[in-house]
Amino acid sequence: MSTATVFSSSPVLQTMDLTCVNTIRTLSMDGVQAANSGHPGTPMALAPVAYCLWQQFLRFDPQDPVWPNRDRFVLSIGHASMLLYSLLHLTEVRAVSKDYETLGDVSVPLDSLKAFRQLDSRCPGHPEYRWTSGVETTTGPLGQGVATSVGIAIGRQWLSARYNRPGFEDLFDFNVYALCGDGCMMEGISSEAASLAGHLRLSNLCWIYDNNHITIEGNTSLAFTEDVATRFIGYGWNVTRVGDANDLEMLARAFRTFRSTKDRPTLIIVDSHIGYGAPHKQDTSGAHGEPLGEEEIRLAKRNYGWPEDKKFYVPDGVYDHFRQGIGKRGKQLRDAWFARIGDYRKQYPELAEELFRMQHRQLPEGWDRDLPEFPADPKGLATRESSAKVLNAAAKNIPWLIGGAADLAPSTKTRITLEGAGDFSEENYAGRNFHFGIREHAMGAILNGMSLVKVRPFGAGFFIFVDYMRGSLRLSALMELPVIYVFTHDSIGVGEDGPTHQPIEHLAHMRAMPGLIMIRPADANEVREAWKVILQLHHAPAVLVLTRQALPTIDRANYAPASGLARGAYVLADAPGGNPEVILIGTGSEVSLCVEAYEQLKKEGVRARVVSMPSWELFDVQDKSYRESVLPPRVKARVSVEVASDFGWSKYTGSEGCNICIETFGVSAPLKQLFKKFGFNVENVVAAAKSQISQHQTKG
Ligand SMILES: Cc1ncc(C[n+]2csc(CCOP(=O)(O)OP(=O)(O)O)c2C)c(N)n1
Ligand SMILES: [Mg+2]
Repeated sequence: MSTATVFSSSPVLQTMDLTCVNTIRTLSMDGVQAANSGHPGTPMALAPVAYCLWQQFLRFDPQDPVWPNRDRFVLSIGHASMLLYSLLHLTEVRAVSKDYETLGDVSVPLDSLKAFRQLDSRCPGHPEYRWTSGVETTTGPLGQGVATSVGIAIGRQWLSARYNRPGFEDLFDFNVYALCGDGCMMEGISSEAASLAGHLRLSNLCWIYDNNHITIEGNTSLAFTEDVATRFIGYGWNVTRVGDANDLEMLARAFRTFRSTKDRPTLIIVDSHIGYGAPHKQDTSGAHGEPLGEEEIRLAKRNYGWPEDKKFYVPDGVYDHFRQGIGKRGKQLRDAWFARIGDYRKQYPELAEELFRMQHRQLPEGWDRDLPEFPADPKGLATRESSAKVLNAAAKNIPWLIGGAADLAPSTKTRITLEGAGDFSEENYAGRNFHFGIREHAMGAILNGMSLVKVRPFGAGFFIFVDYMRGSLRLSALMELPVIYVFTHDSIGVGEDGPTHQPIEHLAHMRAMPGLIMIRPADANEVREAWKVILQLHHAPAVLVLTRQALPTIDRANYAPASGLARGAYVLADAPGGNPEVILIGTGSEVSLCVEAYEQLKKEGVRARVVSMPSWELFDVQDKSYRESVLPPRVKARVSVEVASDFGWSKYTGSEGCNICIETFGVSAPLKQLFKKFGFNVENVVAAAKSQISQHQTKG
């Protein structure tokens, strides 16, 4: 069958529908060609799918793309970004400012499409949340989008359960659609997320799988022959098929099936032809990731009955057609929703106030009033334990602080134990404790999705398993989402579990990631201060790194207050007159060790300073004079003490400083033996301090 036959045999694409679909196709082809890079084939194939969904079903107001009860559309195949940009352009979605005030300009003007993938264009290579209004989440790493969509759907269920009230049963009733491909289906994260979505019976979730049998290397028969439908039926999803991506009626029927399915998520498997209409490239991987070429574009346009030489051509009536479809429907729904919000506020003023604050990423009045102070205690407690107390005190006053762990809550101590907090489950979507199962990678993406609906999510696990979720954590940072990651069992301090469970290079990993705030508190009071900082973040994810083992609660009458944590590093103990010969810098569990060494040095008449440095990121943004007051440039004798890789520490200790660190994997043994084996004891720190002093004196 020739391409032209395939094309003209599609009976259901007619007149204006067909014109709109072909406009999406040709804009996408032209954008990729102009950029001389990108992915034209999938937008060409899926234009009818996206058109049908947006024009007929999506409850989305292009005039107000941040209306809280809008349906969400996630393009999990981020490489097909031109599909989304074309839609955003044709539906005239408005640009929104960072503080969510709608602006007058359109989000994606035609000039942006023409500047696809160019510097500063609103149409970057892959869709970027916060950069292009109407993009609901950043996608590109395959599988992330679908997994994030599960988080959005979960967030919606939680909002509905808490805020929908008699007379307002539909305050939150939006649906979440995610468009995915073979790549998303192959990535493990989609399995994790789909499994949980099925378990939770998220009936507001619809994935549309572009079953085109093509990936970069060629046909999917190279590496992917599983029966996706059976797999999803196994997960407890409703699975339906559309045999021809051009069949708008079948597509519409599938979307209606989704909407009427009230007890589980829906997967729509759509058979499509990548590069649809391109005579030499259709159904080949050649249509996936490179421009079609001028001649192929001409021929494809001929197949579409399109003016062959026109570029970025939007025929008369197309904008208007979208205005009459999605535009009109979306605006009506949006206006009706806001019209009722006033009544809601009257009837449920407290809930309305919560919603307002949450949606603006503000905290409730008095959110920190119950945060505990911890008395000095040489025996102390593990920072995971103090964190449990602080978390619960905060959760008491921040109702939308919700989260859970990847099956480790008894160890991470992240359970919200407040009365009535409950467990999030199919029977109780208002529960505040989440069970993500042993699915770290999906947990990260789900937290991102939850954060995108503006609840304040936290997720917990052993620090070592951050390795399993780096992809989604990185997207938290890239999207500037204030997701909270609580990682416990932060070092060889886990003891007997051995090297598989002992983080070494992980602190360095986290520090290397832009946009992430990591805090490794030294004691219970630093934990309180850490949570204070974290909860006030608006646009950055935080990683809180906590111990399994007990740490002394530092006597703040003798040493500086823990409030210094907010500046990332502070002088905890100082030499007389603030004139040290040597600086000991510690983080987390090593700070008390530094304090012990300091006391020992003091007895011996050595002038030392202890700097507690829970967060490099917070410290690095302090002004120079503060940074130099903590780490005076003239004091070159410096020792860092951290039970981890020394990677990066020379930034603070200088290349001549000493880094007490671990350069190998850990080993399985009781904790005390391990700290001794790896040299984390007072004698070693004292010796290093003295050696630094003499080394730098000699030099001086
Ligand atoms: C996690 C991840 N791995 C690899 C890639 C590189 N990549 C981009 S598209 C693609 C092939 C995707 O195939 P499919 O999802 O079937 O999309 P189609 O070619 O059908 O549009 C790959 C491997 C990626 N973006 N993300
Ligand atoms: Mg494919």
